[in-house]
Amino acid sequence: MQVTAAVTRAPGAAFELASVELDEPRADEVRVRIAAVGVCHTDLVAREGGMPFAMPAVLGHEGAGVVDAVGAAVTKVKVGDRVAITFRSCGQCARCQSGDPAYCYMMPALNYIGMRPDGSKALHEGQVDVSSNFFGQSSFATYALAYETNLIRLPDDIPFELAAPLGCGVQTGAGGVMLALGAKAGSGILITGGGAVGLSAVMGAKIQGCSTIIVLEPHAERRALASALGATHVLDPAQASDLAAAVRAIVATGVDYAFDTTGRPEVLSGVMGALAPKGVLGIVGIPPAGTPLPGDLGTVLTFGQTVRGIIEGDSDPDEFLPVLIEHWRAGRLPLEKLVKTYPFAEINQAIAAQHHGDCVKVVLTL
Ligand code: CXF
Ligand code: ZN
Repeated sequence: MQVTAAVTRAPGAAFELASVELDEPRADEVRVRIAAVGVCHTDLVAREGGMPFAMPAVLGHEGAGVVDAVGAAVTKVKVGDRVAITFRSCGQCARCQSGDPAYCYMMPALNYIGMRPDGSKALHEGQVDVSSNFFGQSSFATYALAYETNLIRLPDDIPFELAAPLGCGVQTGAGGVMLALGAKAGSGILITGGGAVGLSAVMGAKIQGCSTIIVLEPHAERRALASALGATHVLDPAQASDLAAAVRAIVATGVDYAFDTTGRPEVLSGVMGALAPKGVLGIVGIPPAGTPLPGDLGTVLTFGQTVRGIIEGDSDPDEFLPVLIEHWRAGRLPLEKLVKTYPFAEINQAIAAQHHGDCVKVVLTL
């Protein structure tokens, strides 16, 4: 069918709304009419050419909407179901079988390469194939094809624009602290970056009962929002050029956990100096290509510290998204404080507004 998509035509170019042909669902595919889709930093990294697929391409990986058609082999959802779309996993490998689908052995092939694993693309513009299947969805479009492993049925009470970012940014931040770090009640945590992922981490830290939640963030409004969501201390990098010293002025022994959403080497080296003995640093920010591990191995050894990467907050979305929705319902995950909606046609203006710090989480509505 013909759908309207925000097409990425060249590295760094603005999104262009265009009519493209979407394949009919194959046996294992589900067509979703997209009602809302969040913009994640990874979409912008991919738009700059930072991911391994050809352009033109359709990005978007925080879709939510209504099931419009299902392939013959699909049993998990039916036409009319409200769904959120998350990352795709194979469901078969050792990681998927042990409840760790974010570390699926097929993760790159199913999410990052702009095509189905068999090499076909689901989108076409005349004779030209358009890279598709971004996170098993490519949901910057009026309709997208998804799969049983990346669809979660939604209860009726959560609006699509709040459910959409659960599929990546919110589960990455909240899951990063709740699942991957498993932050203990009474512990101290440093969260670097107060964007949608960092602020979701703040909400996750509050849910866990962390007693010290320190957020490093340059925008004053985001620092204020971090405080409103549960941060006990906020730091402006302009006033905290020695991050380790600034953190140790708050917790002399260092923090038990750190959660980095910046990927910036200069921030990460400060974070390492702020870690307590046996402290754990989880990294979700995308670093420049070739960035070495932060810190000093001798210090890591001496103090028994851990540095680890985290994908999608270690979430198994079938299990964790309902948990997050329950926290939202109970007022512990006030997503409405993060989300600002824009019409899909204003995708470029919305991203510019986010870039200027006018909003934290852009969600496009269709
Ligand atoms: C990203 C996380 C870092 C590696 C590429 C994919 N996931 C979600 O946006
Ligand atoms: Zn993402």
